[in-house]
Amino acid sequence: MPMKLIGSNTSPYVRKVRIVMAEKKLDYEYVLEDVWSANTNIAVSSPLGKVPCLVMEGGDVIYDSRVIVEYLDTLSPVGKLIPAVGRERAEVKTWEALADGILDAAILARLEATWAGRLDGQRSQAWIDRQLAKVACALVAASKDLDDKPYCVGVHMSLADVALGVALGYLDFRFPQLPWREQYPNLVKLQDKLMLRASFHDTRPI
Ligand code: GSF
Repeated sequence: MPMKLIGSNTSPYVRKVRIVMAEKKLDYEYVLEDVWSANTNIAVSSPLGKVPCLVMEGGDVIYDSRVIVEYLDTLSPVGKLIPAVGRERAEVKTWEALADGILDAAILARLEATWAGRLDGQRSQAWIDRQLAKVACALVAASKDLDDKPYCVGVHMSLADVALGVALGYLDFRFPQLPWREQYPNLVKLQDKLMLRASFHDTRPI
């Protein structure tokens, strides 16, 4: 029985896991789950009711996306994405925290504006602004840290680039009005380079 990834095509956290699966050439079954539907079965796999979840061989389940990608990287030496030890490892994981933080804030802003369980009078523009300010600050930091380097850390693609590319792709998908493409040409260059890879191209949200 191959590993089973429970996810959805619009979730950027799921996309991060799918890209890692593809880069590492791992076999898995992809099971679509709409966590927002009234009859979702996600609680069977995740008490938090969130995707992605990975059902490993043998049936045990792990989450969230950071735990899953860390596990996947240990399964094969192909396309190593996380340095084993030391400062480079911490750097890669900090990039991932930054990129996931962009997603966390952007998704909170989007849910505040669109979640059907909240009535119009209950939506807070101040909360949306607070979250989008985090996105803006994080993009400044990402652009500054990337500088004119070919990749976020070192000279090869790592999980740092995967996570950042996914976050930028999510902004393009859900927040096309944000001007990051005009503001940060170095981020655009990295994103364009990543999109040439089948792992990124085949998982783009549509
Ligand atoms: C975030 C997963 C998440 O929020 C991770 O896996 O890295 N830190 C976690 N997933 C969303 C889908 S999405 O917005 O990508 C989810 O499943 N939300 C359902 C809910 O009830 O919050």
